[in-house]
Amino acid sequence: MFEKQHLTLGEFIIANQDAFQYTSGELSRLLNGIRLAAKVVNHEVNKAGLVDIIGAAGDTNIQGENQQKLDVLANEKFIQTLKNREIVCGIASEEEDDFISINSFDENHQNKYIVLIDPLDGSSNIDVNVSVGTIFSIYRRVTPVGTPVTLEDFLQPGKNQIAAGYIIYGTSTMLVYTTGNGVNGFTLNPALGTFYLSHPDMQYPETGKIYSVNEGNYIHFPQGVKDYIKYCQMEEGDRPYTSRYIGSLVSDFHRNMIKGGIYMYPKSSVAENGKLRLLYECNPMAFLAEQAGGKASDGFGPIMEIVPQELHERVPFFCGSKKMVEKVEEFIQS
Ligand code: P6P
Repeated sequence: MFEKQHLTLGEFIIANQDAFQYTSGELSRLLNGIRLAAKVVNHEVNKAGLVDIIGAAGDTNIQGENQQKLDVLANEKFIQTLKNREIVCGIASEEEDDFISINSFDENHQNKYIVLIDPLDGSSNIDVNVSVGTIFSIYRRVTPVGTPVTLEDFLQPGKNQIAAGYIIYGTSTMLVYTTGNGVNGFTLNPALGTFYLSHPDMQYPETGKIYSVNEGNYIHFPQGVKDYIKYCQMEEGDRPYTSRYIGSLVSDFHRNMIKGGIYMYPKSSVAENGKLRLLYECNPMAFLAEQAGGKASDGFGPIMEIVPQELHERVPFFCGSKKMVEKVEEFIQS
């Protein structure tokens, strides 16, 4: 058996594909596709300051947000890589108004997986050299194999996910993912272009002392959220907690999973369902959180139980150490 600390991502996927409840080879090829795209995007993100690739591409996406050129590039790279692997029958992306159907009219392609991605989350941080990330979520299609995918394939509750993960382009580049058997983190050795298992079996500490929220929106929050933030700031027991908010979900989530903490993007009087998207931000992070012993809620119930109504729908999001999420739910529901 390989020494754990020297296991590469490729070796890990092969060693664990039997534990995966669905067919083996296809998911491995799918994860390898994501691995390749991650390396390409990492290369571009790391040189962003050096070439005339940063700055808005001039367009705006369905969210009405300025598209940074790297958003566009990351989106194209992940879609192209996944298409070329001929395993995926459909892709949805934050940067695409509608889902993309792949090889659906060719009955020779018995592709059964669909992928939903946020190709470059936190992209407004690119120009100021702050970490950004890619988030992905994988399902089996629910409509007959060999027919064109439909919206129904994409509007599945998060509990149906078969895999999910993120790449964080930070001080080092990491790929963190789950296939339902725990969460494992791999760090890229840029000299070799190889991901090594650096964080086996990642676990959210049951509680923590870090809360992550944009306090600039405080006056717009529901009263229960305001009360919880004040609770975090009170001098009592293990409190006051520390406030840490990077403005990049992947980075805040990753730090909180290692150190313990809670990330919150509540609804508010200016954003009635919050800002984060259910399908390609909240569900994959919720799958990871729960697989790591944490919790993810919309304030009233599990994120992964929500049945989506549309591709780009937003939900309030509270995610992290189990006891901290349960505490904010208490405040919201009281
Ligand atoms: P705000 C980035 O746009 C993002 O989707 C998350 O990565 C991040 O946590 C959040 O939005 C930041 O939003 O409104 O606090 O700037």
